[in-house]
Amino acid sequence: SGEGGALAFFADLKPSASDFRSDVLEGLSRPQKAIPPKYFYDQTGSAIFDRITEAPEYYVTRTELELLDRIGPQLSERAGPGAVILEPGAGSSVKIRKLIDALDRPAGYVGMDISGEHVRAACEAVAVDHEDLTIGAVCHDFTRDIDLDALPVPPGRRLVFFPGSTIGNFELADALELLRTLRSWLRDGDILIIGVDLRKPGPVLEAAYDDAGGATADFNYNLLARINRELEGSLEPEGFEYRAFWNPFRSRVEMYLQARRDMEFSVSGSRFNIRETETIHTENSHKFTVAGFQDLAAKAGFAPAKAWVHEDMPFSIHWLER
Ligand code: AVI
Repeated sequence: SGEGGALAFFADLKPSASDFRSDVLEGLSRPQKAIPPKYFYDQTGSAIFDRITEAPEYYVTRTELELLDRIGPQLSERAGPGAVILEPGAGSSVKIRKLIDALDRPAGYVGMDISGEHVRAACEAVAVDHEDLTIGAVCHDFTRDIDLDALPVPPGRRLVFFPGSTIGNFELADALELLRTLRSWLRDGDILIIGVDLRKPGPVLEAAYDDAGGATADFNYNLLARINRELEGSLEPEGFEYRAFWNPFRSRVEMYLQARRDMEFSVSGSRFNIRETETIHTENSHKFTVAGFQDLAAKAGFAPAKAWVHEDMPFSIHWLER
């Protein structure tokens, strides 16, 4: 397909575009207004997220990369030769490249993302440097069911790679369901390698999720700007203050946009009111203990075989077997 590396296949499963509108309208109609965090990641939002990963306070990406470097040889030994990597939310090519380079002659890589353009470009870029791998890209919302047997996934031991602690952005019930979905991609003996952020002191977490450089705040304001752009919205980002706080009872950082004054706005022709100090809940980032996460994984039907922990800023990578 022109530039970039040649993909073995590109499958567009057409995640429905109407979801954004209906999810936003539904979320803003609740007593606690909310917008699902998966909509952060338009092109601008993804670029701002890259800025977050470079913020000094946001330890998550840096810590996971270091841990991946450290455990690469162990992952390789456990996986054996010829593994086929499946990546939901194919985002950071840095991480997938590290994994591919660490493993023993992997046979294939299939990236999946809700943005077709993004996943295609990302997988083609990996293909340029890995002509020996069978590489495919799938445009799909990975929280939805998928029939992998209908796709030309190369044969071999499957290894789902889900880094970044993205699992922490789901409500616990949804995280359990997502783990079950990922398990359904696997056959007996296949593996899920998943990055999971661990509990740490509240002030450290609150700084990580409200960096002084303002990247995380911008990430949230962009969500409003995206609604204005794509859904004919009239939200005023300056009318909101970004707030992040650690909720120890639910073991999660909660993120909100708080109205600085009473406002009226419309989205797609629907009118909304928000009162001064009222909030729009934009995201949660759950923080686990190793044992707590292993319990969740076991509930989803995985055997938690091994967990590696980076001790500086506690972060874990789990090896879960089906
Ligand atoms: C993608 N995800 C794991 C990030 C996190 O750490 O929860 C999203 C994020 N939101 C604000 N900062 C980072």
